[in-house]
Amino acid sequence: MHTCRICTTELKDIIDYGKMPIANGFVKNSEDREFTFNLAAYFCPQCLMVQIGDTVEPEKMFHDHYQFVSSTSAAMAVHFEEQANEIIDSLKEKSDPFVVELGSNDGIMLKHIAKKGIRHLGIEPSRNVAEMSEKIGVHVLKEFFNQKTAKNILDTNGPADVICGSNVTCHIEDLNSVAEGIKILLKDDGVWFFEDPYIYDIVQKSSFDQMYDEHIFYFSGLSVQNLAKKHGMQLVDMRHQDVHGGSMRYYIKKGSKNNISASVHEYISKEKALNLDIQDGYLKFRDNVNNVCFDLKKLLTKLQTEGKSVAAYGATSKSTTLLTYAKIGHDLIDYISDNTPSKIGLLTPGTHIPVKSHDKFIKNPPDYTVLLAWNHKREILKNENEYRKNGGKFITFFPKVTIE
Ligand code: DWN
Repeated sequence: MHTCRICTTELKDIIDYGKMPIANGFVKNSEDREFTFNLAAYFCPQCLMVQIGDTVEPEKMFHDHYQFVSSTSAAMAVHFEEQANEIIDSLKEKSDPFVVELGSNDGIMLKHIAKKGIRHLGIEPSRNVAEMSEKIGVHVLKEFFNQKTAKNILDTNGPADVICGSNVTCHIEDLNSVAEGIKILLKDDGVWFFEDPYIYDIVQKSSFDQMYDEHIFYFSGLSVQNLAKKHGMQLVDMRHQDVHGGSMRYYIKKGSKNNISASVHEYISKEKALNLDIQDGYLKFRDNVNNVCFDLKKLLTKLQTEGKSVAAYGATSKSTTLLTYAKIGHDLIDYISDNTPSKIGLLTPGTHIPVKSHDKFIKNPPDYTVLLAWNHKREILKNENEYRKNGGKFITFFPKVTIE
């Protein structure tokens, strides 16, 4: 039995994916011993938070050789420059403002804040990516964020006007401690905002590969509203982001008398219409996930029988869930093209598909390419226009398996 990390209520089942390796646990050799854990998603009937059951110790996932580097996508670089500009605009009237970003990775967002000479601090426990950001002028604390860290930052720097985090809040198991830490560090009129994959998009698209060890929570307006209230704060705004397959940016303020934007009511109504406030809303999702896996494996097996060459694009963390759950390995996918230097030459966790450089993809294009980095589809299809013009085909799979 699992209980909710936010409110301790007994959780209800959504889907059990079985044994999974660490999503970013790329290995050198197929004989390497791999850590596995049971990946399953649950719903809390009380505070409505979707979350996984068993989790992996953070030190096993975020360390000095963390494999995900934010700046591998040009589109994400633009997205984070826009986010930085939004923050800079919001601080115009403040004297000597202070911005804190949780999970600042390689400094993709904070470098713009740093360039403006605004006081800032990134909190990034993965040393390798934190050091990349230091090289471009970003101040970083290489630690995990919690109440203790919040007190230390407050003592050294004073309170923060903005505390933010993109694709990181859903990674932190003790979210109650994070919320309390935010309350310690945030000015009374400050804003805490975070963005993460939106459960509404995940359910609508059946994009179950968003579920893996690093992603412990899958937020909705419904659940974030309850989380904020529990900690004496309020969800005041929600802004949908067209990144990572559909993300939501949640804005939270201290107190209970803030103006609430109309978008909060609108998104919450949409969530209720999709039954995201009851377990039933997630049961059809489970069937859809199984259909996608069945259809994708069937298509790849057919292509193999026909003698077609098949590779994949983007050795994403997400694809560990897809490939493992659908049992798609090196027998069906020859290699995965990826532009992250440190991933090249390694094998995917569990399924052991070799990760190769983009050069190989260009020099020796496969007949079919499974678009594992489907969340970067617009950018990748634009960059790979030649491949498609020359007859190459991409396979996408959410909400259903499609050749395009
Ligand atoms: O929250 C998280 C998200 C934001 O990033 C983390 N938990 C970890 C990571 O998840 P991911 O690995 O699933 O993220 P991406 O951004 O979908 O990964 C894209 C992969 O594809 C990277 O390895 C880079 C690669 N890529 C490429 O080879 N060519 C990406 C693009 C855009 C390209 O053109």
